[in-house]
Amino acid sequence: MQNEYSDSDIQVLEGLEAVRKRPGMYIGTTSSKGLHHLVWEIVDNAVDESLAGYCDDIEVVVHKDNSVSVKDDGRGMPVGINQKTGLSTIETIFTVLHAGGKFGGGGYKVSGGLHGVGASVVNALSSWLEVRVYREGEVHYQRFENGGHPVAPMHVTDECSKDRTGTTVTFKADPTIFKETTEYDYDTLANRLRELAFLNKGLRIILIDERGDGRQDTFCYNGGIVEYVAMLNKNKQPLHDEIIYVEGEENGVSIEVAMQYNDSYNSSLYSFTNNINTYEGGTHEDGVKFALTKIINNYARNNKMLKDNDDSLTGDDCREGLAMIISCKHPDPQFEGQTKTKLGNSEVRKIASDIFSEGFERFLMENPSVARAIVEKCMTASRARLAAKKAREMTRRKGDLDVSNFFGKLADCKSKDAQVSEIFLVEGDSAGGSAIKGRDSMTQAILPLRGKILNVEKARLDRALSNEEIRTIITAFGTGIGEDFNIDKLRYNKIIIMTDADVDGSHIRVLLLTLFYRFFKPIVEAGHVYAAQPPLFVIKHGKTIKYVLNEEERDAYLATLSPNTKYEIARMKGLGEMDAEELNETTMDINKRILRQITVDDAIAADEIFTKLMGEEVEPRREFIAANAQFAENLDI
Ligand code: TTJ
Repeated sequence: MQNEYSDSDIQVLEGLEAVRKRPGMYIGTTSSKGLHHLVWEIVDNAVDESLAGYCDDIEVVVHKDNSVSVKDDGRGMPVGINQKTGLSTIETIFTVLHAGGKFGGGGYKVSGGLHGVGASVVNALSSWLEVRVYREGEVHYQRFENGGHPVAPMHVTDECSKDRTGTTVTFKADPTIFKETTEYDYDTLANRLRELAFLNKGLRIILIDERGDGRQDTFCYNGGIVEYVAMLNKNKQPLHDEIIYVEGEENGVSIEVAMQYNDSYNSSLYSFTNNINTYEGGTHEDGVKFALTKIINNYARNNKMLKDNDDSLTGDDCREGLAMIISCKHPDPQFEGQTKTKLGNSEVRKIASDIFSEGFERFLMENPSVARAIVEKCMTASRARLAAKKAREMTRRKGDLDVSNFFGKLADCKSKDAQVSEIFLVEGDSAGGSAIKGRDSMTQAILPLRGKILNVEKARLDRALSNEEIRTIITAFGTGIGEDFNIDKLRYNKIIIMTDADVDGSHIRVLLLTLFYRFFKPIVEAGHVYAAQPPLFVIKHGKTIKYVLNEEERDAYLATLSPNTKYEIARMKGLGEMDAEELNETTMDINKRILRQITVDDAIAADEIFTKLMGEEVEPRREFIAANAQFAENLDI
């Protein structure tokens, strides 16, 4: 027994050491994202207990030292000995790689594509970790240190009330692994915990921050994903009052769908499997989309809204202005795709389609006025799509969408290799002129923007296509738009927005980002979009010229100068006032410039921000800007 224990002990420590050697293999990255991943990993265990039906409350506490406690009121982890390892079940789960999944069994486990690497991985990457299990009047306790080494075997440390049950895990991420940061971001935690509460109706999740201002939130939604859709549409005008909700189960696969149309032109459709956001979609999403299109067309034909000769409505027509959440719970999900966020189980397509068809069709039958409003909205979308197609064909015929025809506006680069080519979208003719002179004409194309950019948050594709600046941008990109869009035809690897560091500049930047996010989303998602960062100040002393981006950098630089340096400092007024050389030096030269990549980690948050910033409702925009003085920064989530 003693021997066995030490044998397995050695194996165990080798396993944990492997995690510490290659943390990226287990949690993707050791950046801030990986740090938060530790919390998701532990929280998922508590959510599993809730999915099994034994836990109503989960509490997440961020302590002053950035250690985190996750507490549930479930049955409490088993406190017996594991036959295979000869260790307590708790020590096994926290020290043996991949042990977690083998316990419990059955039911819907959260563990899937992104999470589910196991509690032992969190332990391996922690300076210390403590487990407390409350069961039958006793507190079972074990502590681990230095990447998962047990300080002592699990033992009973205390008594507790007979009816208290549950599990509490507290851990401190190891700063030698998470070198970038070990500080948690409250909003990141809150957003995901809110999402988990939406996806598991009735589950109450409390987030407590003991640092700083001591923020705290309680997330609990008895309406589940219906309340999620209400949130998506909060700042939009709904087309109908009631949020449509369909649920069903077949062969152990459960499908829930909540939806409501709004008067916007975008669709906000998000799907999940076992609480994991399936960004890449999959069979559950395909099934529901297919059924939505089919049922709407059937209804339109049966009620003579579509005539016999009319073309059917397309999927895009049926999803215009649709906010929808699809949540699938599957006992054995197969995650595929580049980021393992695409549900692959083929049987789910029909299950999702059947369940949604039946519920949605019944809703339309029972609510004829809502049904008519929905079909009319889809038919308007269809007409707009045909108009946009005509507009595209017209411009194509005129040669407008042919690059060789607009050298007047676009100063293209000589290289035809998209990999090395970049395009600067420059605010104003004068900065445009300097940029053309200051560029590397081999790889850098310049497109000066003269007119106002249309706010596409309030416009459909057909109207956007009648906007001169937008047509120019589409032509330059080469990808086409709408049904013709093809990212493989993108003519530049980097699309760089170059606007002034003032209010007008950020306005233009936000308009461009809205255009890209709404009409060229894959370009944003693939990380092709950047914002140039022109400096705000220039400091001259002796022969030295130093450009700095903001006040902090200015003060930091001045502090490095010896006290008797006689220096000059000037605020750079705008891109337009820099000559070609300055512009090259400060904002364009590949070796010196600072670019900020525009990334969209969280499409749901981005959607909300664009709606608030650019939508019809004035009050949320005012509130948002007041709460985020540097509002444009917040787009770069
Ligand atoms: C397994 O089946 C028997 C009864 O207990 C089940 C179980 O493991 N429940 C459980 C685990 N509840 N909570 C957890 C848990 C909670 C946290 C915060 C962390 C971990 C690793 C597990």
